[in-house]
Amino acid sequence: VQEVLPPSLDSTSEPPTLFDGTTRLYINYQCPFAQRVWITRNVKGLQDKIELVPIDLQNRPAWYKEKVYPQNKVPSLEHDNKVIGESLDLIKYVDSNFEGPSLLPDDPEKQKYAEELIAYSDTFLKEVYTSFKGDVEKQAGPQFDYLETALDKFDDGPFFLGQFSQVDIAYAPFVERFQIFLQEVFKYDITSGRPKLAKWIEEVDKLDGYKQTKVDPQKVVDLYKSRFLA
Ligand code: GSH
Repeated sequence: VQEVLPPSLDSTSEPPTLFDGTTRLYINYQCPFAQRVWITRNVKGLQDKIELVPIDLQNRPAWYKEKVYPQNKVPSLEHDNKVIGESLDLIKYVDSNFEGPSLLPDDPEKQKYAEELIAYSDTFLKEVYTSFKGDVEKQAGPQFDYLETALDKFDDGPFFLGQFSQVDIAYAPFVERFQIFLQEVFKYDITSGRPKLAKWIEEVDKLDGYKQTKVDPQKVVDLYKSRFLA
């Protein structure tokens, strides 16, 4: 069954009853960082354990910064009488502190590679965002080549570490947006000449826990145009 997604809370909304024992994941439906943690929650089957609280970032409720998360960003997670943030930390936190399938393989070599790939994701997204104002082929191209090479490393499944893991989650929201925007605006197909990346996107797309988190393509195009090309 498809989860019914709650409406976004804006400046007119009341805050939830904080620290009442409910675990809450504060997100925004368009935010790729929040999407990472949302996917983690879904693929671990935690829909009943972690409540989604979507925030309207354009018309933000004052209580979010004042009472929930002083950094005033999404995602954040309210759990065990504390609120923590930072999407990469939260992927790990949710994976290790909640039930559901582990999102890291047991193999230490793969775990080590996972750390390297997850750490690289910041560089990856910064380089691609920067390319929108420069030479896409020259600047973003090598970033997608990096993914293609990484996907070839173990060659025992469509995902970075064979099985679906934290690494796929770190990259999926950004690859989703970059594919849309680069195709639409620059006519640049990120999968062309990159069969592993093409297959990876196809396989990630099949996951129910991911499907529902996908962003409206038109919103990506509009947002990125106004942010990077205006
Ligand atoms: N490094 C943070 C993470 O990985 O969680 C970035 C989170 C972030 O930048 N979120 C954006 C946000 O909340 C939305 S996509 N922006 C609001 C603001 O900066 O005021």
